[in-house]
Amino acid sequence: MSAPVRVGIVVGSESDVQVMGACGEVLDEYGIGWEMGVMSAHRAGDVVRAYALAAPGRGLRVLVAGAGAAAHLPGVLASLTTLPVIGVPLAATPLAGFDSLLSIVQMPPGIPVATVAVGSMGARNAGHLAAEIIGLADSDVAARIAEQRAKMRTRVQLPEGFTLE
Ligand code: RP5
Repeated sequence: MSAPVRVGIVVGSESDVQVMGACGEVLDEYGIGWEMGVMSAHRAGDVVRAYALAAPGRGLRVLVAGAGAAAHLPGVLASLTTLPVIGVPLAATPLAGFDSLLSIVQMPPGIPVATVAVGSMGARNAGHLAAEIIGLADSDVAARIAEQRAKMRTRVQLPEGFTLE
């Protein structure tokens, strides 16, 4: 049986789908169900609104929005729901994602968007952060996060002659 969909990944354009797939890969590693939709906040604002309003009732717990250029999609979603929204700035213009980063991170107080790094690194961290939010109420996910962290720690290589107390 597949896991219930808990994370809605939303992108502004088909051109964003590939990089945001990295978020889905991380969620797969944690066994968290997710879905992805393409819905531009400027070309189809009505669709974004309908999706955001329906999200809690559909069982979604976190929204992840990847967008380039003016990158208003995460902020618009956040304005329409109290689900946590994670914004991933994407490089889609000659400004290489710096435009999207500033746009997403500078949400005025009261309507937060948790902003991660530009591009695929941010897409992956959005997956990890969404898992941590879901892990607050799901002990299986929390245990998988702990395992993942322990695995990362094994990559430490101590210099010869140095031991941990
Ligand atoms: C944003 O503008 C999208 O998120 C995308 O990154 C960028 C360019 O989209 P297209 O106009 O090329 O579809 O809305």
